[in-house]
Amino acid sequence: MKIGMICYASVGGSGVVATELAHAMALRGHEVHLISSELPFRWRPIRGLSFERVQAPDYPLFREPQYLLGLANTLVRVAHERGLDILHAHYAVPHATAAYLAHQILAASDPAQAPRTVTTLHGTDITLVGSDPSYAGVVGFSIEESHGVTAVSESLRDDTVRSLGIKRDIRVIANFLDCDDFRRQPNSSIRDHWCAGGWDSLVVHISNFRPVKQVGQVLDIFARIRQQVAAKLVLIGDGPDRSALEHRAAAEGFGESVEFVGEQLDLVSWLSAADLLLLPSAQESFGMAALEAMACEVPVVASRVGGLPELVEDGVTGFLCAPGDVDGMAARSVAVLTDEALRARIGQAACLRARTSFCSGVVVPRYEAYYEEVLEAGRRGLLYSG
Ligand code: GMT
Repeated sequence: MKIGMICYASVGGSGVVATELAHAMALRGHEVHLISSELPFRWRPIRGLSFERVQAPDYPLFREPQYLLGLANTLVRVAHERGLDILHAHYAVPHATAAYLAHQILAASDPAQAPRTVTTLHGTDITLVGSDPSYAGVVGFSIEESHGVTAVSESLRDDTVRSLGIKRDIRVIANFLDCDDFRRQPNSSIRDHWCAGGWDSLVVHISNFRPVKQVGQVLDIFARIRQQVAAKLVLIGDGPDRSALEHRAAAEGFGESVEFVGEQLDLVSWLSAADLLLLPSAQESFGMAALEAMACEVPVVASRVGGLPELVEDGVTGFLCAPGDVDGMAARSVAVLTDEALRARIGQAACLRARTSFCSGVVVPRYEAYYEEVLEAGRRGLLYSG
């Protein structure tokens, strides 16, 4: 198959999943063109995978960004030049709309040659942005008109039906990771470096520091943890809330027990040195950071929201508390950090869960089969209409 994979390049779960899927599809022998405004941060070159930059020139006439037009135009060009079979839009806003436009433009001259469109819903494209009344009509239409639609969790599929009134079938295909890469590889240099101040435990948080991640609650939980455990907190990632939180951590006297280390490429080394991951998000349609931690045997303490219960079984493969329950999350964290047997049991069960259901070898064939289904439905449609 020839596939155009459309995603945001900025650090975020949808870009990670799209890049990993593009990579995995190329490894399986498909021709894949990753289409984005910049090289996505998880990009690695591989045979069969190419990068196409979205051309959206900056004219002084416009004060408004013209990303949708530039993207649709790029999709038409790439689909035409490469003879794409599938345009796969990751994150509905505005990628599903751009794919719809590109399909319409290409089908106007040759319906048989126009690629079929697939949209993968990731989370905030529905729960925060897409269902906002200023976007909902166009987003809902673009989802209904996609030839195939997937959601990364059952919870997100239900949210999409509820908030946008979507009637069409939405296939749930969970997120995945490369289980050969994401496995615990004990890293004494990172651990020794970060625990050098006499800390017994290493707690981590990984996110893009947006309000929905509630990173302030990570500090609230950690303040309670450190009353009982000599723990260090490392916050990995970057985003709009980071600088205010750094000021807050300094003002509240966390001192060297809390460090912000920004974006990190080598998450496996960090996770391999960690004892616990905190994820107190207000909403999380899937929770890639939780899956990455689980694959590295790191117990997760998270909020019971969105798709997290589909990933984390409370008390078995991690712990879930009501969103905002910082006392509950702190109590579970202290239990994990002070009871080595519990930590090992949860970490191993989490790893088994990740390896059984969320490795690329399990999930990627489901996308491949779905592409085939969508292409077959298109062939049948052309046959009947012709
Ligand atoms: O909202 C974000 O944190 C970014 C967003 C994205 O698309 O990059 O993340 C969403 O998609 C991820 C990949 O499918 C999921 O793992 C995240 O749970 C989801 N975020 C939220 O629902 C808040």
